[in-house]
Amino acid sequence: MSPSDSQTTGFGTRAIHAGQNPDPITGAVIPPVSLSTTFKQSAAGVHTGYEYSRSGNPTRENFETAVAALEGGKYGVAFASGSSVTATIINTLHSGGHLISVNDVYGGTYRYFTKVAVHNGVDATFVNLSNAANIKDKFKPNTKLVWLESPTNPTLRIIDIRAVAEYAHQNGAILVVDNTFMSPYFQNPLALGADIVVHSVTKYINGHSDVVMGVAVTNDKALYEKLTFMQNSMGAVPSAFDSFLARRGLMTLEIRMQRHEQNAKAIAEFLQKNEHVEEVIYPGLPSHPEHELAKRQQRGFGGMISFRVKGTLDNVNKMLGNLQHITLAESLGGVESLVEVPAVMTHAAVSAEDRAALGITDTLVRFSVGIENVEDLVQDLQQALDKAY
Ligand code: P1T
Repeated sequence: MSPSDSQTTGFGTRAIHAGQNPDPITGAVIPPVSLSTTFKQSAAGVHTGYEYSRSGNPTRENFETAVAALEGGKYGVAFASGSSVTATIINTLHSGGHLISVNDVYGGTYRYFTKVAVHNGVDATFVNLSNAANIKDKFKPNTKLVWLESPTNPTLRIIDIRAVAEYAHQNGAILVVDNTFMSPYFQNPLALGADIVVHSVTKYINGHSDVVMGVAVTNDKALYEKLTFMQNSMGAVPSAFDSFLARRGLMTLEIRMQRHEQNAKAIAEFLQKNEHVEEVIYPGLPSHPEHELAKRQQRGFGGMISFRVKGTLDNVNKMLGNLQHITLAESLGGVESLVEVPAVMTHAAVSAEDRAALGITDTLVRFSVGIENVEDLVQDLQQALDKAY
């Protein structure tokens, strides 16, 4: 598929064909996994474009091309995990730099900003961006970067990406958007003004809970060059085999996301009516505070739901202990349904005080709705909730 096709073809077509060129020697429709760590040169310094697998690998490049085509970006850069994308981007800031982050971010991102970046001289300010204007007076002369997730993890607040991009650019900062929860199928932050979009590929993009990997996409050549320089210098690259699996996962992203969303909508409606549930947070529900913004900014509402049950952590644990098809585990975005309790699992790195301010209570449950038959998921929740009280 030529690069120009990536502007005109549909999402599903790009997900299958972008970067996926049949092998020129054998004609293999699925190109073989390129496992070699090094590439033969015809004379010293004369090579095919590949020298050493950390700096460039054909299987990784296939994946990077495909994700870039799905995000509407020119350049994709893959990493060994979502967390190493964060680390690599923050390492492009020099000591003395300042970043602004949405206050409700993945616990590991919060941990990196507060416990690692700070030792390298990079300071972070956390802001509630539910009202984008809250960022206005947070910029400092050394603010280089604004970081946000939308929907946020785990309270699923929707941030006005276009408005935050404008504030960032007016103040000479770039905007990085973590698009993990939406996947490129439901949202393209670059089209809303973001300078870099990042994903934990571990989640929807790979989609089968068997790869840890990350990716960044940009349209800016200078940022791309910085990222590839850091990718090679820091060396947090994915293996060829993981790149192959993630590229394979991408081929079904469209139909998986459609089913994730269909199931999530039905489950959000079921939970809303359940007597043991206090609150259901799903951007697709008209009761969600940013439902209208989500409708404008996204092409759908995704497969993530958070809900607050009545009672205490004891009730939550009883419910979780009785689930039969839905698994208690961290992570999200796989074909199987997963639930977790952010306060004691993914967001344990956030202080108790900050968790309370964000509404990450012990009774908040995050549900990554899988693509099983929805009747089974509803029945499983129903019986587990009944047994918990
Ligand atoms: O796990 P890793 O591939 O390193 O990705 C980190 C990451 C980045 N951004 C978001 C929005 C994420 O949710 C994550 C990882 N999150 C989980 C493991 C979780 O259960 O929320």
